[in-house]
Order: sequence, then structure tokens, then C-alpha cells
Amino acid sequence: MHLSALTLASLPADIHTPIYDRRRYAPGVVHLGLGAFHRAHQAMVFDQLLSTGDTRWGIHGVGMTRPDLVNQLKAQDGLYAVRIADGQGVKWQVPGALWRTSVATTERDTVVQAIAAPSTRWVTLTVTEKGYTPALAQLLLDGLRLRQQAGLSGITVASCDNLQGNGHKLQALVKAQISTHDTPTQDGDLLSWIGTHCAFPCSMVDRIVPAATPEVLAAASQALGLRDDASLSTEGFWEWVIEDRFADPSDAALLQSAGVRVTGDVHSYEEAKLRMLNGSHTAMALMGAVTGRPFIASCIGVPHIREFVVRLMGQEVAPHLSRSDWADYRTALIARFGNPYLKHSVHQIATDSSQKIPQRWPPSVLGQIAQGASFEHHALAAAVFVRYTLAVDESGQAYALNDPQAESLMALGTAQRTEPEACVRALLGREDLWGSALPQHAAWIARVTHWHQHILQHGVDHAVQQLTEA
Ligand code: CS2
Repeated sequence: MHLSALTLASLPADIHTPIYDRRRYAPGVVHLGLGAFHRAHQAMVFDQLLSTGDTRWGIHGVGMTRPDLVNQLKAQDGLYAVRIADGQGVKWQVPGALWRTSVATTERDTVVQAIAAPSTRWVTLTVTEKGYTPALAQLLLDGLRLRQQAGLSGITVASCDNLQGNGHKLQALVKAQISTHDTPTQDGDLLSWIGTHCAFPCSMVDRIVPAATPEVLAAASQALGLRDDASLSTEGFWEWVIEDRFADPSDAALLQSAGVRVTGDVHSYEEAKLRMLNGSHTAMALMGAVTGRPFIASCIGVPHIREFVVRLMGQEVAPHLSRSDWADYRTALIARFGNPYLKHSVHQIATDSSQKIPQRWPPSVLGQIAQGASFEHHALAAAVFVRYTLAVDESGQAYALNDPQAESLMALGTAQRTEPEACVRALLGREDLWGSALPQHAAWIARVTHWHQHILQHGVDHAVQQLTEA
């Protein structure tokens, strides 16, 4: 038997389950990008708010393209179990905030209507770095225009993707879309209505939530006594820092009561998280992919990789952060990376590296350059990225490059077997990855070339050892 509204009551007593009525009210939140992360992060915050008796936080979850997860969740009435596990212990919880589900590609009108529904107060987004397209902006605009025409209230539109200034980026995308597509009068009206009534706060979200593995699904059915095809595994740690900018200002206090940090300064949290957590993640993921280590925990468990990550953060990232408690943050991160319950696949994190690297590495490298300081760790990481584009690991196992730029990266990357230097130059010349300054920087290119040669000759581990023993 599956987990569902009908079987919920049969769960063991120690599993935390929703205590509120999930059928009587319309959702107040439309979430775009219904994946693992949202279900183990914001959906659990909204679950907590619903538990207080505030019925406005039910979610209409929208899968952007693939129907499989949405179908599984539909079959389970939007219910799924989350294993929260780390050094502090293991517990299971079934959040109940997901009330409706749709797929944007096949049910676009339903999604537009959901954004325009009178009960909707928030739209949250985790559509990944590559999801910020004109099509996304148009989807939002179609919903917002209906709200404006119906004389409804404005809403909070909160981007929760790993992008610096994510709220500003989303707002700019929506504005640009209005100017390109609407007629001048409509255009001005809608633009000023959005400006006056809607809010696009920046936000930083953090919780490690790997894609579920068969092991997690098996553990779920063991713990629940029911089959759950949508279960997830995560850590105890979570953080949501959001800019104090809401369509309904009273949401600030509510979110705070559920453990969310509401602040005027999201920026310092964003930059620390993107460059320390995500920057190290990308470096380890690429190292793991090339050396054949499957999980982040297997990488951080190797002393020289651990030392590499500690130094990358302390020597090259931290000096440019406005967050002063970075040393504690780093200690916590190292422990989180080592969480043995999180089988966080390096290939999952290496997915879309071309979209992730720009936020994660170049700001620190440029900061080091400006101070005349060393950027060896980032240079080595960049060299591993070049090696990664060969799509075969050091023991000869092929892997797929899952990236919107896969074709062009592999076309450039293949040349490293015969013309390694030209290949490094070509890959480092791409402004879409490195920005406009780094491709011109001779010392940067020279150091990446150095480490790349070392890697081709002696392997990634040897290079990392040499750097960390220096
Ligand atoms: C990871 C993130 O896949 C990735 O790119 O770096 O998903 C990371 O696990 C989260 O941002 C943690 O909050």
C-alpha cells in the first residue's frame, strides 16, 4: 500500500504528520520548480505555518517539465516522507503543505490560473540557474496580468535559486519581457501595477537535499510501513534568509516565527553560501567525477581533498566575504559535507556546471587578483573542470555531461588530448563561464594550464596532494 491521505493515519506514532485540514482551503502559494529541494525546505516551513492554524500556506506545486514526479505525488495526494538524518540522529516527517500539483509544459493554463487565483499570496521559484528564461517571465506575467485585470491584490514573487541577487534578476527578467511583448498602454499599466503591488525579495536558501536513491525509498517503506515513491533524505540543518520586501508586510513576522531570517542584508549570506558551500561543492563534484568517487561524502572523506576545501574557503573565498563568521560557517560546512546519510551524487552537482561556475568561482578569483593574492585552489578546480569535459574518468569509465552547454564544452574539451594548452585557453576564454575579466588574465590562464598539465600527467589526486602539501 502507498502513502496517501487514506493511509496517513496508519503511520507509526513517532512520525510527525500534518495535523491540519488539507482539503478545505485553496493554496496560498504557487511553487514553480517542484523538485526535491523545495519539498524538503520551503514546503516544510509552510507545513510549520499551517500547523499553527494559519491556512494560507498550502502549496500548488508546479513541475516545470517532467510529469513523472508530479504523477507520483498526485497518486500519494501530495504526501511524501522526509528522512532528516545527521550526527544528531534520524527522524522521519511527512509534511502536508503540498495540496495541488501541475506540470507547466502540459498544463500551462492551470498554472496561470493558479497564479491569478484570489487565494494566492506568494509565488516561490526553484527553477535552477538555467530556468530564468523569457518563457518563465511570460508565465508569471500572464498570471499577474489576470490579477491586475481582476482587481486582486499583488503577490510576493520569491526566487530561491542559487543566483546572486536572485530577486533582482527575476524582476528584471519580468520587466524586460513586458517591454518586448506588450502593447505600449498595457505595458505601462502592468509594469506600474507590478511595481506598486508585487514584491520580488532576494533570498538565500540552504539545505542539502540529494535526489532520492533506491536506498532512501527502501528506508522509507521500512520506516513508514507503506510504499512512498516520492520520499527524500535531507540533513537537520536548514536556512532561509529572505529580504524584508513583501507584498503583505505582515508575512515578515510570520516567517520569522517559523525560523526564517528576514533581513535587509541578504547579500552577505548569499555570497558566502554561493562561494563557500556551492563553490566547494562544484570543485568536489568535478574531482569526484574525474576520480570515480561517487558522493560528496566520499570526496570530503579523503584527507587531501578535505584540506583542499578547507584552504579554498579560508584562503581564497573568505577574504572577500562580508559575512564575518565565516570560520564557524566553514566548520559547519565540512561536517555537513561528510554527512554519511546524504548520498549526494557528484554527477548530480556537476550537472549544469556551465551555469553554476559563474556564481561560484570567478568572484573569489577576481578578489584574490585585486589583492595580489594566490588563486591556486581555484586554478586547480578550473583545471579539473577542463579535465571533466573529456567525459571519461581516470579509470576509463565514461560519464554523461549533463549541461545545456554539453555539446560546445565537449567539442572544446576533446582537444585536450592532442592540444592541451589550446584547449585550456579556449575553455577559459568563454565569458559565459568566467565573465569578461578572467579570460584576459594571463597569470590565471597560466596557472590553470599548469594544473591541467599536472592532472593529465599524474592525475587529480596527485595535483591536489601537491598543492595541499605546499
Ligand atoms: C548543489 C546545491 O547541486 C548543486 O549545485 O551545490 O544544490 C546545494 O546542495 C544546495 O544549494 C545546498 O543548499
